[in-house]
Amino acid sequence: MPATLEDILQSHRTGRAVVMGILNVTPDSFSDGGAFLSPAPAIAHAQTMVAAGADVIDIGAESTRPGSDRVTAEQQIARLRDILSAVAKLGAIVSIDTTRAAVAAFALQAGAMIINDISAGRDDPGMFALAGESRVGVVLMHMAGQPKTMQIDPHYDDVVTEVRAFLAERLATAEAAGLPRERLIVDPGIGFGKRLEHNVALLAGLGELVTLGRPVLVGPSRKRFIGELTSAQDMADRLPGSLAACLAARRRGASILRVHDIAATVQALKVAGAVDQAGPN
Ligand code: HH2
Repeated sequence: MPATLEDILQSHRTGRAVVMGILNVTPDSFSDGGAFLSPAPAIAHAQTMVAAGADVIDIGAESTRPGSDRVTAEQQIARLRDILSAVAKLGAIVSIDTTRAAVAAFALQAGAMIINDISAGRDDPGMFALAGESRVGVVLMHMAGQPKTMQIDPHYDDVVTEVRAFLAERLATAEAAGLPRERLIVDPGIGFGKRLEHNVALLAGLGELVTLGRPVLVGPSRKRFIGELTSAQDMADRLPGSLAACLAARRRGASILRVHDIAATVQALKVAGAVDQAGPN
């Protein structure tokens, strides 16, 4: 059974692993750009992900890969129009990956129940107000700078402490704007203004983010740091590294995994979960 929104928002307490499948309705996403721009393949791909065990389908209409250009709210809505409501009928929770309140409002009308805002409410002053009026979940992600320039010489003195402090501040700001803490999810933003050593340190230090008391989401799937650690330059070759990153994150307390490869991730989580449950660490 796919998780309900309540299951997802309680996943840090119950220990449930939530799998979020990625659906990029974009021409230029780093791994699957162009593959799902038109409705039929996009809906079919969402169906396949739900059948493989995805609890959530995270739909994005703007690529945020390093160096990407912005996409207006109107363009995002045009890309989503014939896809989102069909995906919302598949039985999984729909999450909208956008930083624009107008796009989120359109998606909520069409059945989305989570707003995945990689700017954590900093891009659009209307985002927290909209989320506060609706009974939705909201992902607050850490990003240093903007996608266009974020990989130009990122620097931290202590990446885990700084990302934790950022997320604590965004949780407080969201709450002050009327969003109950119980509806918030935090994410260290793997690959968003981070070098290899920052990404690895953040995965290793996820326990620090767990102490914020909210579910932790991570999205390592097929990202560049896997290619930097291994010889997997081609995205299609990064599944083993993606699974290893998910299991390492899970062991450290992440409860929501944002991934491209659902069947493989569900299988890996089931096996690792059975072993973890059966014996002491
Ligand atoms: N990563 C990407 C996009 N959205 N949202 C959250 N919460 N966490 C992430 O790590 C995250 C995210 C980038 O990956 P992808 O969607 O595959 O690519 P693109 O941004 O090029 O569409």
